[in-house]
Amino acid sequence: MTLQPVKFYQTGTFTVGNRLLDPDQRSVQASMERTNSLNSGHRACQGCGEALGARYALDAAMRATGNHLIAANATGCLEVFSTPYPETSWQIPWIHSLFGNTAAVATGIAAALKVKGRRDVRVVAQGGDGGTTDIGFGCLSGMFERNDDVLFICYDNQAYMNTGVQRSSATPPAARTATTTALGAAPGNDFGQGKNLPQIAMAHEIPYVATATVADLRDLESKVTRAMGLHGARYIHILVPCPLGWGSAAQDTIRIARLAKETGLFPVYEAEIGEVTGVLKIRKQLPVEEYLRPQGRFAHLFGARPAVETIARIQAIADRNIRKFGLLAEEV
Ligand SMILES: Cc1ncc(C[n+]2csc(CCOP(=O)(O)OP(=O)(O)O)c2C)c(N)n1
Ligand code: SF4
Repeated sequence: MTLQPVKFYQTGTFTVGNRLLDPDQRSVQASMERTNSLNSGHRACQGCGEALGARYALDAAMRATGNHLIAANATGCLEVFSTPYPETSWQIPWIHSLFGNTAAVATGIAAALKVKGRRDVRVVAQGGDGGTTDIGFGCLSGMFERNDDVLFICYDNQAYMNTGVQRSSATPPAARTATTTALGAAPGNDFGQGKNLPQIAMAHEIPYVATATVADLRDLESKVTRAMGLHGARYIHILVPCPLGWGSAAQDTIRIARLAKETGLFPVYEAEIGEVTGVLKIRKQLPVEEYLRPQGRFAHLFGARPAVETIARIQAIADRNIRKFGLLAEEV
């Protein structure tokens, strides 16, 4: 009897594990040998994008380094939900820093490894957007400027979630937080404020900068793998929806992350030494309303009298990103 090989369709795109692909094409998570860096039993909310992003990022970093990795972690949700004393969900060498000094702690670890001649052991620092764009910014800029041999990963959920959803300098315009309430003439966070950390990182002309979302986990894995193949200061900024802070449904985390990318509000790209080297194209541009509507933090923009002008200003931000990064896929 002749055997006919089975041809599988739909093995790529949005599927996560890709066990149907050739072994060398499969994702880290499809491998039984994955580290499970952030293991089960932690106390993140249901649908937490940060927990998902951290697991994928660190498993990929572990594989890329042959499991020779140390992680420093800023105070924030990721640290709090993973290490309620005396327990831990981390299956890797992991150290908790202060809220603002993770980059400095990681730099110190990298320096100590260098003195010991341990070039095989690599270092990752990680934190939320508050620990990265606000209180940790000085240490991080110093780490970039000295080109320290550390990959810094920011899990951007666009506010201080661990302490009750206060605004950070990564909170988007119009978003409601505990400190930017949906009251008054211009409800929610102000327009024209905040920091764009990936662009600031690029301005330091470090070897590698990338953005990613938890909607494209294979893209995330490949960017972490790329970063760990380089030395010097590297930065990855991952958009991680937070159901609690964003007022979104737990099952919508991936969909909302994808909408952030497909509307153009969160451009997904990578850059080397200050120059963009690649972008994830948008298949079909969607209006920002589709991203905003499922999130309670933007509920004040809709209802009986939609805030048409505010929505138009947000649309203009998305359109500008699309132009600036050339995000639209060519029509065929
Ligand atoms: C010096 C200092 N100030 C304030 C705090 C309280 N604090 C702990 S975590 C946190 C917010 C963390 O926000 P972010 O970095 O965005 O991470 P997330 O919890 O959203 O993941 C704050 C304000 C602290 N631990 N140390
Ligand atoms: S508050 Fe947000 S970031 Fe924190 S554990 Fe819950 S979903 Fe995750």
